[in-house]
Amino acid sequence: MLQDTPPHSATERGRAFLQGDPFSHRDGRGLDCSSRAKCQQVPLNLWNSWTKKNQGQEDYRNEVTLSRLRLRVVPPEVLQNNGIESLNLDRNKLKQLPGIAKLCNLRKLVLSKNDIIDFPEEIRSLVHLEKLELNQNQIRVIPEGVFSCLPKLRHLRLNNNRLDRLPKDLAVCCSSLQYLNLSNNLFLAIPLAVLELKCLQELYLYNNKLRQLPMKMFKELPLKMFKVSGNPLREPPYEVCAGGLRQITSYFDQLQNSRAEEDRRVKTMFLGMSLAGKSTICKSLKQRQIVQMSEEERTVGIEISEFQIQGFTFLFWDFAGQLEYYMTHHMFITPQALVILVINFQQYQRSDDSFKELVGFWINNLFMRVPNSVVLPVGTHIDVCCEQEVKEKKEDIMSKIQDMLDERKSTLAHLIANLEDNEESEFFVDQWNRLKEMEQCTLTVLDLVPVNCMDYEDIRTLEGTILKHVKNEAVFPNVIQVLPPIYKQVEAAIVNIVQKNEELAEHGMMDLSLLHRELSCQFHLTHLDVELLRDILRYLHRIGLIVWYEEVKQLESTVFLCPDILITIFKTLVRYGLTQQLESIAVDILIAEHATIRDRANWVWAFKSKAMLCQKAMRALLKHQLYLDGMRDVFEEMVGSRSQKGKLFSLLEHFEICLESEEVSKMWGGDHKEDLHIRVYFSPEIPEGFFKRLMVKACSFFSTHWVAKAICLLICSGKPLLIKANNQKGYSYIELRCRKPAERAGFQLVWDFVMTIISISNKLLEEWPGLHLCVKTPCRTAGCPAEFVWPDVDDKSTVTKEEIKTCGTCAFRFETELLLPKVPSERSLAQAPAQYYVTSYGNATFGSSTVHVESQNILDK
Ligand SMILES: Nc1nc2c(ncn2[C@@H]2O[C@H](COP(=O)(O)OP(=O)(O)OP(=O)(O)O)[C@@H](O)[C@H]2O)c(=O)[nH]1
Ligand SMILES: [Mg+2]
Ligand SMILES: [Zn+2]
Repeated sequence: MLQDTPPHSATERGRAFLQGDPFSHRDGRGLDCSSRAKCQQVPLNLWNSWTKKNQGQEDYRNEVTLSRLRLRVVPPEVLQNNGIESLNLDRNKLKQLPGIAKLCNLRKLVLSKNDIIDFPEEIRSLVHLEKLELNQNQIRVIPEGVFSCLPKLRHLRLNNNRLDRLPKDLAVCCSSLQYLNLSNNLFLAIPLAVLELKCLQELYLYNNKLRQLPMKMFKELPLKMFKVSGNPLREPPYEVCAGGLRQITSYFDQLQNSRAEEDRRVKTMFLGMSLAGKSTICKSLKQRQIVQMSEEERTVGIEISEFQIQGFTFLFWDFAGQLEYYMTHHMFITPQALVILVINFQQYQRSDDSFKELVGFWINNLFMRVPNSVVLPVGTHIDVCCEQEVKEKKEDIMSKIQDMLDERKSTLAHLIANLEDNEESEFFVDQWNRLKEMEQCTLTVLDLVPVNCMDYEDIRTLEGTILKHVKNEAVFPNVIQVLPPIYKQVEAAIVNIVQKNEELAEHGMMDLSLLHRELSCQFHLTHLDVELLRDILRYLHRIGLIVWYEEVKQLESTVFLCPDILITIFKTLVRYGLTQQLESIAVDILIAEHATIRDRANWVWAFKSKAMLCQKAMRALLKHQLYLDGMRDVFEEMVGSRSQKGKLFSLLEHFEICLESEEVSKMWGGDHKEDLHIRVYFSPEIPEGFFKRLMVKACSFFSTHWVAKAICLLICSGKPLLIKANNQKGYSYIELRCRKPAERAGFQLVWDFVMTIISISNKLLEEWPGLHLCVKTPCRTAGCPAEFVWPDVDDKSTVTKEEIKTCGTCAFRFETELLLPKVPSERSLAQAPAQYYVTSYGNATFGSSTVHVESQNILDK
């Protein structure tokens, strides 16, 4: 039976540590000398055994892999073997590659994740090179005259460097180069040489500084894959590019036939606590006079409206400030917008708590979700504050925001430095890169404007300030969007339909084909092609004017011309006091739904203990509420008949809305000391909605679940896994706990389970680009504060090969599988067949301890 290694009273490691081990680190982390010694010897003794002949998919005659070995030079044994065709040196510490020219038969060279600053010019001698990977280095310039020597180059990775241009002679590879990755560099424009690459099929340009894409690229190159998000694009606008290659091509087709029009549009999101004055500002700006809002008029969900001034179109998204709506916010807070953060000065106190509640909370959420946004803080209710007070509160808020920005910067710098200092930094390159990318992002916080919303002069001043900022190109590089005229014509026609059509005004839903017919009746649009209409609808969906979930099967033919309806529907389910709502469903509604009072009691029980609502219960609940709200007519369409799920269910699934119960079952039975126990740390904090979405996704893999506010219990093959969120300032983590398996064979299941949850978190992370996650396992010695940081988890490698891990602080030794996703080696004798699961979320392969979870909705296909 497996046990934690008993403490060694005076192992050499322990003594060395106590006496001040010269290798131990300033932060108290120790170092396992044995593993270090082992690593340094590896390349010299063992590289031969890693030389594979006639292996691998690509069939290289002689293939050498020397990854993660901290090499500072290429071993001479390697350079002497000029028969090598494929050399992989990724994750080392190489700066230069003297002598590489000798390997003149190389066809594939991988130098990813090293410390290369100067482009290794000897590469020009490798004339047979087909694949070259130099990603994740620090290269600034590639000299002329290298690529012209590489006429066979098919595949070139240069992402995550500091390039802003490419040498002209790259064009020499025009009849060979098929794959080019330039993401995460500093390109301001597409290099001309790229336009000559007549065989280019895949081009990646994420996170550069591009403003414009040349039409020629889409007309002349045989591109099959093209990625460009994270650029301040105006032509075509980001919302068009998000539609993928097909939509970009269609956009340029339209532009060719007609003169481009410049559109100045700003999505403006009003955020802040309830009763701050968001709606008052919104309405007063629009109606050009003070609009008094009564307390009963508190915003429900989101209200969307349009405001035009001086050639700019503002799309106002007025969010409800009440807590129960926060969990839907992440769906609607989108990048490239102006955020107006409204703070009630009457309510604001100059204390940390007040700041956190009224300002800090929002700033943090913006940081995580849309880290490049522009935020304009507005202080309201100043008519009930004295002048001095307004001045002090403004200064206080601005300086506390500045502190937050500084703190974030220094946290990032600290995390980066920690990884760089790590003795095994080559295992952390991906984490390092993500942090570096996050370092590039900054929230722009403009100077706070104090306003008395009861005085139109102040609203005018605010209007002037907003206009001044949106006209500033440095702040809003992509306010201007270049669009073919047809885009504007369709938009105007849709606005027209909404205004004219009495029936529509109720719920604003329209069938796609009906919409097409109605539009075709309009002047200018008689020849509107359905495909083009779909492209334009996609664009209008992305800018937030309409809602069209074409990727949801049930909804692909429904266009929501007034997006507010969705919010109204959501609010019937996403709300406080759902239990009371269930309990109060009227008997006649129950009867109409073929349910009994006893069923209602069962629904309440299932909901309280398991956070589950059956479809019947949901129907009754919605009927109850929609009838109360006088929206009978929407019911059938949204909820469907008793035999067929309506649109609502598809929406709930799509948005991963999770209902929360009020009690957690006692199933777990308390934490045990020997539990396997992992923490996923969040910096700056766990975003609103993250935990719930994690639950929803996790529950699609593991069916039985008990969910409460920040805790959830999953069961897989009878074994429980506890997930608990802790969101303290500066100490936010999600904890995963499983019982320690009784037998060695049991580790497979447990680690697969944990890895699934971690993969899902990583997948979700993509939606919060300003959020950092770090996985750690606390040391198993009681009282020892040390934690083992997980290295990068990628598809190809298991987390570690080591059998034993030594704690740098208490010096105790543990079998690796107690700490990291490693399965004891006996397993290879009787390897369990991998299981493959397909769920509503995606696919997961279990059984190898490297779980790969993939989302099923990939828009850009
Ligand atoms: N005296 C004074 N009252 C204000 C001011 N701004 C807003 N109010 C009042 O505060 C109340 C709430 O304003 P709203 O604009 O509805 O607040 P909100 O931020 O939209 O609130 P939610 O919709 O619940 O998120 C209304 O009664 C407004 O008249 C102000 O500057 N001075
Ligand atoms: Mg409001
Ligand atoms: Zn320890």
